[in-house]
Amino acid sequence: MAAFHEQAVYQVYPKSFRDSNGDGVGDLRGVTEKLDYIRALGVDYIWLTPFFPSPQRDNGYDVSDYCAVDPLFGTMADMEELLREAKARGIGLMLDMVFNHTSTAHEWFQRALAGEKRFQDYYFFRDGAPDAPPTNWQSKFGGSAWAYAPEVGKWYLHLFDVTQADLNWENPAVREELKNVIRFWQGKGVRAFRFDVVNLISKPDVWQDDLIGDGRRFYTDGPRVHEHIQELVRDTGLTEAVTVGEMSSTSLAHCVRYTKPENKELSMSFSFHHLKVDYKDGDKWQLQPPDLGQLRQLFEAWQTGMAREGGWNALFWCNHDQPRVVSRLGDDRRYWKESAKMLAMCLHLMRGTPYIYQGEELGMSNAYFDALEDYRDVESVNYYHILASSGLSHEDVMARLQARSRDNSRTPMQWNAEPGAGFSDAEPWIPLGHGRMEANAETEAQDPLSILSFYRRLISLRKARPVISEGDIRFLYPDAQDVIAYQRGLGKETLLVACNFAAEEKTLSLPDAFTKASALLDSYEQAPEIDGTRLRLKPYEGAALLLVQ
Ligand code: TEU
Repeated sequence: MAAFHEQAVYQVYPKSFRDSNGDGVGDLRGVTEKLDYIRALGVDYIWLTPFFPSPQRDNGYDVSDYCAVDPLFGTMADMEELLREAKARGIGLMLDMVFNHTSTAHEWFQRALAGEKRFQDYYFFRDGAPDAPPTNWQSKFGGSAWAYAPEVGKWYLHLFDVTQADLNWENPAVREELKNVIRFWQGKGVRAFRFDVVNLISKPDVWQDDLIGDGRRFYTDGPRVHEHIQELVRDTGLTEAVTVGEMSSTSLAHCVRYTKPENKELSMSFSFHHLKVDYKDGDKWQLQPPDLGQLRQLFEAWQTGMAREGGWNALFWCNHDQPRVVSRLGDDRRYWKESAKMLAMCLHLMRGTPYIYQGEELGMSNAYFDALEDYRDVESVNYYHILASSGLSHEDVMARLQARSRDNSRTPMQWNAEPGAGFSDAEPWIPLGHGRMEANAETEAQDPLSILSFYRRLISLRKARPVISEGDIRFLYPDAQDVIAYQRGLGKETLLVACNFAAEEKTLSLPDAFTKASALLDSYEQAPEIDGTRLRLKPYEGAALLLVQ
């Protein structure tokens, strides 16, 4: 079985991780400084989000040179040192390839604007009057997905920010350029890659208005996406690498195809359906309490579906685009530790490769910013204006940002309880979160009962117990409210995991055999309460029982 089945990945957002040179911005040497901390977690890879030269409109997801280091983050020598030092600790780096689009500051785009036809074909430039975009598609960050470039009298496509122009993958020259980027980093010793929104790279041949949506149905999992990924993987020898694709608004059927080993595409995929259960009508900016029944159904469909078809999930609650899970699905006040641990075990004991986003392992909470000036994210600021101009009050819009802004996860990593949290000696580029300061690495590293220690245990358990990495999965108690429970099985071992997502007690009746099971892990750090065949779960309790027959 593939090694990544028992491995775990730690995501570092360098801008907010550790500032080594006192300019208020985290950097590569800051990551190197903290490698021992990461090693102590027991992870195998660090997914490093973009550090390439960039105007930073979208914090580095607007790349202007794929084969260099932005001076904001350091030098190529710093990158090589990080690679070397990580390797010495048995950790690989997973680099983030933002291949759906480049920054408009990239040389290719600049030469396109200067009129070079060859580079115009690297993007989607379309003729049209300055007041008539080619289609009515919407950008994911708000507004039209087309921008008019007066320099050439044409429109160009940007599914994200206006400074993130979509690349034309139908042009073989573009595909060759991108293969060379992979080869460049392979030459530096990189063996793992994440591909940003890679299921959006194949655009349709015909450009048409979307009369029922924002255009995504025309380019999501687009017509030649599998072909393009297969070619990239084949021509760069990525079949030997660990790869993960970020799939936006994808389907289970496509993720099976992306990740089935015989298709020779990717090792695993991120999908987001489980992180939309608190979107009212599917709209990120409309709040509703999480629909836990739907969450359970989604996990069941994706877990059992991928297992049945031979695909592989990347498991995650948090990343640099998502609010903090303990604030979102847990209770970051009264049941802070219990709920953070329950959420961790619910995810880590499933089938797939777990990803931990910096600070998640400490139980860091949302930012709770109360001033618009504190927000940095281009999407948040755009949507503040879109929502406010639609007639919502300032307070209402601020409440939505507090719940949904991507900046919730981008506040500085909390290394200690000092005023700057040990992130930087200078004023940080984004304010510290207003959540609890006990969520810090120094305090938690000392405490065997901390959230951090719990994550360490989960990561090592996956390596120690094949039932976690390779076992089959079946969901239990479909009718229990606010409970997600499942059973993993391999050979003689059966693992039962039951998680209470509510602030009240829940009682489940155990399968008979489980009265003889032993407690493996519990978010209350004590044996769960079992009375005959009744398992009583306390508020936000997660319990794992192991049965060996
Ligand atoms: O994210 C893609 C993506 O789908 C999200 O940005 C999502 O659209 C957003 O959270 C809106 O709710 C990737 C990166 O992870 C993100 O940081 C980049 O901004 C984006 O691609 C563009 O490169």
